[in-house]
Amino acid sequence: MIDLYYAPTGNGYRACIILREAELEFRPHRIHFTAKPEELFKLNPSGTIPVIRDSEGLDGRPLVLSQSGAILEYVALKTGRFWPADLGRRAMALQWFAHALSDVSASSSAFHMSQNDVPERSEANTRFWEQWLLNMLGACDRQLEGRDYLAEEVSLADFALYPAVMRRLGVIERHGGMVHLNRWLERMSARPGVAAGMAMK
Ligand SMILES: N[C@@H](CCC(=O)N[C@@H](CS)C(=O)NCC(=O)O)C(=O)O
Repeated sequence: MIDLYYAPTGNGYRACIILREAELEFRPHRIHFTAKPEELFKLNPSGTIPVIRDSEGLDGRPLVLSQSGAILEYVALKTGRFWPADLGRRAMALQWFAHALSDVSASSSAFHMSQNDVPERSEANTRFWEQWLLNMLGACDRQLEGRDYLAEEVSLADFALYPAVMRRLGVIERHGGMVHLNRWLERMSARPGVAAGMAMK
């Protein structure tokens, strides 16, 4: 049995979505950041979500894992799904998985923090990060031209990107939208596993 510690945030949704998509049975534990249980710090010293505890792991031994990207890879390994068999597509999935986590999500966080969390706010810095984020999303938009998914078939790259894009729909719309990314969003949103993962509150 898998225990999932989550909250409805971009990183949290990645874990919710992949577990629903893979149709794995799991027990959800909703974490409230203002009242984190001691148990969370025992599982993940940084006290961040998502975290999973799988009583069986990959080799029958219990396993605890944090980092939304690692959880996506773990579920793909465990189930043999969302990880293209074709090696060219697999390499492409890895590239876009890395792009989603280290470029899109990182610039999305920087944009959000420059607006809400930094000690000294600056409109110029916020616009800088917004433009950086748009450039990273623009790369995804171009990749999706003529493709249903980032690596042709649905993969962990799409599940890594989706929650980050959903949180920045306003930015995309303010800048005139991105046709191929929007088409992909509709396709992803129509997947029952994605919808079920995003419905976790
Ligand atoms: N790189 C980590 C980031 C984890 C993270 O920062 N999670 C946030 C929610 S999106 C969190 O738990 N924040 C609570 C806190 O920092 O107190 C991942 O991808 O899982």
